[in-house]
Amino acid sequence: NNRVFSGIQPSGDLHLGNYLGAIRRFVPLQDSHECLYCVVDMHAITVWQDPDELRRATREVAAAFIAAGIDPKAHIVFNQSQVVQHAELAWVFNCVARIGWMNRMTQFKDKAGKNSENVSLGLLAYPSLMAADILLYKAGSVPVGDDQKQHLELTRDIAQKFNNDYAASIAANGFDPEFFPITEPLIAGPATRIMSLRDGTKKMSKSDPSDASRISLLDDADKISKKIKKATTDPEPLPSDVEGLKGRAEADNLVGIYAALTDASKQDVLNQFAGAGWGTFKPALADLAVEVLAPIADEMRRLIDDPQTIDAVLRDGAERASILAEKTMLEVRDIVGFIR
Ligand code: AQP
Repeated sequence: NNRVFSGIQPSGDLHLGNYLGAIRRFVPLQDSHECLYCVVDMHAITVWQDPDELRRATREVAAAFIAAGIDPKAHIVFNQSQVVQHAELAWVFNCVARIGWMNRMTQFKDKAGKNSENVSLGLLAYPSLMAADILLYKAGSVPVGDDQKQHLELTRDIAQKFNNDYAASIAANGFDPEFFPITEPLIAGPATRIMSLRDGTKKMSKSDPSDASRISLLDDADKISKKIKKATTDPEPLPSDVEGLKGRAEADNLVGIYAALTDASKQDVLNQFAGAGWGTFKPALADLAVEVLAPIADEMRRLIDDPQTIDAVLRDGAERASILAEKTMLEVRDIVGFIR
């Protein structure tokens, strides 16, 4: 199956983790796959969002896709809420998935904390909507960061259970027994999980209260350099091989970022910097990060200044996505037994 789907939530400022773990890796897939890249605004409201801020962040994510090199004419860039079938299929999946599956999700446990009775029902059902996003297009592969692995396994479980629960109806309607594909996650490269610059055991995240913990895609050169130079590290010099990064979370993270920004391996980076101290490595990393991110940020700002054009791109993408989505939903309605 040649179709790729992935989404990013417009739930705050995009950061280097979103870029290296996801967006940067979306770009080369365009040469070999039919790609749908989605701004998942319905996922974002599982935690309350200010409406104006949601609109701003939605345009920022769309701008990041385009600025990073995604071609919205050759592929599809859209926001989730404009294709109503996402919500419709998510409801069917809410009735296929089990509450116990949702309760086991580590992202839910992290975000709900001790207060799990008082978070939105949407936050619990989040993976069911994510399964709908992917399976609506029968996407074969999903490029994501490592933190999404568990959700993708749940997508596979939901596909499998739907295919089983409705096996007779799927056959009676003349469809392939594997009606929904068993999607493959694409989690690879040196930067599948970028960690916070302040704490090598926490992932870099939009919702971390410390701005110094992350590099935002719209940070200027000065801010990027300062944040990297202030990043927490141990006092040891860089090792000569990747084995030497074991047990050194912060060092491993910065080397991984350097590797991902140059499309190299961590070992390639260590071959260049073995024995160097942070006083040498951090400025080199800061220069590299600025060199890669500044042109993207410039293009993002240009696009964000023209919201009408971005909105037109999203509308056009949504129209094309809707055609694919409705095809699947016509089949699903028949399979489930909804009269139409
Ligand atoms: N630190 C990270 N390293 C690598 N990849 C990451 N991703 C997120 N953080 C990292 C990947 O970015 C894509 C979009 O993520 P999302 O918008 O769906 O939200 P998230 O995973 O919940 O990301 P955040 O930024 O950490 O948001 P909050 O703070 O709201 O939870 C996904 O492919 C994700 O893997």
